[in-house]
Amino acid sequence: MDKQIEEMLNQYPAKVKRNRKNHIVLNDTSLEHQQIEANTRTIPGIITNRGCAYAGCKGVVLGPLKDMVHIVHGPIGCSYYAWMTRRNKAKSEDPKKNFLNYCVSTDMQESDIVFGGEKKLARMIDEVVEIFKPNAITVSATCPVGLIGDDIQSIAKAAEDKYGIPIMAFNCEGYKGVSQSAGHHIANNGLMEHVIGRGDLEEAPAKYTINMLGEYNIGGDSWEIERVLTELGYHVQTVMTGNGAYEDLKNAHIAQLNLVQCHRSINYIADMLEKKYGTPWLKVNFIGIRSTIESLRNMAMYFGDKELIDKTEEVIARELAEIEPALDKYRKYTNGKTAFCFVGGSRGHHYQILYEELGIKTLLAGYEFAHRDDYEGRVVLPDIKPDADSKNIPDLHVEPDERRYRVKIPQERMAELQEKMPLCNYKGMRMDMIDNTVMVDDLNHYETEEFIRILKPDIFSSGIKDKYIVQKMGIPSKQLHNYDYSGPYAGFKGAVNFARDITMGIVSPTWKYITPPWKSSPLIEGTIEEGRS
Ligand code: CFM
Ligand code: HCA
Repeated sequence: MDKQIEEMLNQYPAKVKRNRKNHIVLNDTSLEHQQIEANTRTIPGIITNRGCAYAGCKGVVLGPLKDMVHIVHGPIGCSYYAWMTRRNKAKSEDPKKNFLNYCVSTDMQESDIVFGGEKKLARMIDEVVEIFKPNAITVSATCPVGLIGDDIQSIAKAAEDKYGIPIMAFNCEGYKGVSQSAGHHIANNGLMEHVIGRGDLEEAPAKYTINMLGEYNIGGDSWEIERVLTELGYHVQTVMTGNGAYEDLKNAHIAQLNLVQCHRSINYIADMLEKKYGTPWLKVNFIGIRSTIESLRNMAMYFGDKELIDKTEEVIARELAEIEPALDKYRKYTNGKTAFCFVGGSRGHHYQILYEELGIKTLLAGYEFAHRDDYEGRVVLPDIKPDADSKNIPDLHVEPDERRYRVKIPQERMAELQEKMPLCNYKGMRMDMIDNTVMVDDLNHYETEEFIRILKPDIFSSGIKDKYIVQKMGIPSKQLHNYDYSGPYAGFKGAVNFARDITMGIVSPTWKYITPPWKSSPLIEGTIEEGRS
């Protein structure tokens, strides 16, 4: 495998090869530690799957908040592929307070670029308040806004004073970072500064009050998770941000525990909540049955209540009995197969566990925009050197809240629990990967094609940008971003949906009618010599 990777890299000009080789790791569990390069700039000209800071801020973190109107200040092109394609579902008790079906953009024109777009934005906020009467408004800037210097912060502040509802501006211009990841950070800072803690609840409304962070309700995932949590007696104060609402989020400070599903997109808020209110966070994973069970057990152990622990076991046993027959049926088709699992910043890890439960071995996994800690675990945090790009988004300074900070569990018990569960910790993707499998950061289209040729997986899972290229190679492809209009895939019942969909992909006769290119014609061979074209 080493040799094949080397040959693949040899096709690159020397400078590109030097760069890319640090983003590819052949897993070797006999080594205590293997380093990967991540969260650095993509080489210009390479076809990456990455998106921009605006996508991470508005599209990912802010967008799912349903009772707020999210204004995009920028040309309409920035909104075309952002209108519901992520499939973050939402239901609202008050149908007038769910604005997710709308795509609200200032539709900047050339004249706005030349003369400035501030007045247009102010007018748009007036219109939004008049038409929708939302609980709050966000304004997200796309690239040209920063380039021409529109002062969206002042416009938002003036509108907030005028209307008396929170109106927040996010300078998440696409170029603010090397990927979506910068946008997550910007959104986390803004929500912490302007929303969380703004509510007036002082006490947790239930015995086990939690927030679920980094869960976006794609295809209804968080509804399936909440179904079980609610039965167990947990009160979910807010989900950040799937099916989330300003009205719930503003009281997030009252939770006794924060669950972190997607570490990448929300670790900033998790850390800040710990500092400001003393609320610990627990890394959970509700994708895959084993991980769901482990997460539920850890939660029960954290609260340490016998009744909750017993009830957790009871529900686990009942759910398992319900899904096992269906899973066994699908396992007949999936067992022994192999997968490719490349997603954004957390699913590359989470889905490997679900694949494994179906008897599918993940040969390659990776992330578009994760940081080293998502691969190697948070132990490497002190070693990550900030660079010019990461310094672009400063950490928000938070202090313990004098009135609301509460020690949730004594230090000694905290240390004891940390031995047993990922409390305020994440061990990263590498710990769940086996020898001779590949971990790739910011995989590009050339490498995708090459790795497909080398590994010949039975199932490919990634996103819309590479789905069809791979299907044309005769390999079924499952989008793990929007779930190809299916889902939920989380929790117990979600695992059955996933098993069904993967089985459908595998057993479909379609693939027999496609001849992959390496079977009919030789692939391009030779090397590129620098200085010659
Ligand atoms: Fe977290 Fe996500 Fe993901 Fe992500 Fe995304 Fe997404 Fe994703 Mo697409 S927040 S990192 S920025 S789990 S939108 S719901 S599927 S790339 S792996
Ligand atoms: C984004 C959103 C995205 C894109 C998915 C894809 C999503 O990164 O802006 O490329 O298929 O999940 O919708 O990650």
